[in-house]
Amino acid sequence: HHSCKVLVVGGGTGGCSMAAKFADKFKDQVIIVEPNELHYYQPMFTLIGGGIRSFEASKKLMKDTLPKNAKWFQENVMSFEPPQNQVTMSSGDTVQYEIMIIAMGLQLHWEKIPGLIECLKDNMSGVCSIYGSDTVTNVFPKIARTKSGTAIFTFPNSPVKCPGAPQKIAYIAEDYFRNQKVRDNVKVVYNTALPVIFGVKKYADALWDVCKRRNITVNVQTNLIEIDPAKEEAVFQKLDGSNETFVEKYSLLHVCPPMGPPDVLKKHPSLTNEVGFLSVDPKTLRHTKYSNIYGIGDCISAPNSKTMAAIAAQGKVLYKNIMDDLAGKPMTMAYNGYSSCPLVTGYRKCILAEFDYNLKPLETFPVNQGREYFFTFILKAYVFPLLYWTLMTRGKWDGPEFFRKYSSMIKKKEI
Ligand code: FAD
Ligand code: UQ1
Repeated sequence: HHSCKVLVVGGGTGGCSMAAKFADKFKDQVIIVEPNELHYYQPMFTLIGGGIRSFEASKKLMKDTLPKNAKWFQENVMSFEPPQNQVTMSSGDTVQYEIMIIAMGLQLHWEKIPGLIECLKDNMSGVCSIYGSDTVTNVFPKIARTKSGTAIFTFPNSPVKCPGAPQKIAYIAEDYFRNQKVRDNVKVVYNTALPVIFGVKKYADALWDVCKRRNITVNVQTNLIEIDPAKEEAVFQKLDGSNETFVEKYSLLHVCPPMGPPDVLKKHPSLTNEVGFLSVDPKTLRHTKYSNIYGIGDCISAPNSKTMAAIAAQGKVLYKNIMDDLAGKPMTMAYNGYSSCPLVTGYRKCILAEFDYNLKPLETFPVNQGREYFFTFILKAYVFPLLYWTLMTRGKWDGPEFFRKYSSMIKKKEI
């Protein structure tokens, strides 16, 4: 039976970066519970799908990623006992904490689409997904051998991480078909369960333009519900109130699976909101019921877009608020909902969306980020990964707020 000052549940992006911050402050008083052997830089999965970066570049051993001056248990948290300030791990051992930070991410629900799991395992099928560490390497080979028919890309009827990724891979594939001179023979379709192409109007307008210019068919309120592998057909349901279903034949089908909060969290209604996300105050990120529990990242109830960029901004707020609270001071920092999505639109370009809780653009660079640029593609493909492995996993990247303030000064001077 173990005890610590700060317990971090989950060693992904949020957990690793918070553990690193606190392990610097409270040496050897931080415990991380995380079952995985490997740590993935998931934003690279989109580029692996496009054949732009290698799978190797997206992963490192967990033991080399988590902070050295913290204790790591390679286990699952099986249950939470918040009144006792305690969790129980898969080994049966318990961990007691003064402060607990929950960073368990999202659970992927491949099983919710009948036919999906068997198709993904079949190298000969045209079905693929950048969302799984065990499925991502199949994506580029499947795109590359598509020479005709219909390439369909889907977005599910659930919250997802990086809501831009399901359409980024469509843009990359479309660009690939063009470069290979097969574009005239391949119809490209993006079917999304959402009523919009993107939640922020400025970037949605830009993306609609991209789709019109490049003849990509976009169907909103269109949800993938089943795959028939034998017939190579996908079944979609309209979410416009009609509930009509229709069948579309595919030669390539890229699926973003439905996602939801981890089952373990859902088993503890006192910790979650009605749909199972960790219930936190959207500004302070403190739990709404237990004052020594906090949350970060994809598993929390805050209504921001679920990205790594959001976690960078959340981390700064969370660290300051917890330190203030430990010092007996009121918490002063508030998370504004900042999130960012580098919408890669081809092999050399990207629209860098950045916005807050109000879905208002909150841009870093002194240019109109609603446009496609090569420099933002370079950031996404080469700079952010470096930033992640060298700074963020070590608790030293709090997002681009500093640069944003600087460039808004430049913008003002121009006026
Ligand atoms: P994760 O990093 O998923 O970590 C959760 C951890 O919790 C896991 O390691 C898991 O093993 C652990 N865990 C789960 N259950 C338990 C348990 N019971 N006990 C202990 N540990 C447990 N973000 C961007 O900012 N920009 C992008 O361009 C971008 N592109 C993306 C593209 C793709 C294809 C994907 C999949 C994601 C992308 N993201 C992007 C999103 C980003 O990767 C996630 O938002 C981020 O990694 C979430 O971090 P997290 O700590 O909340 O969850
Ligand atoms: C970011 O900070 C971040 O975390 C490392 C990402 O994850 C990959 C991002 O995609 C983005 C866009 C940011 C925001 C950073 C800048 C410089 C706009």
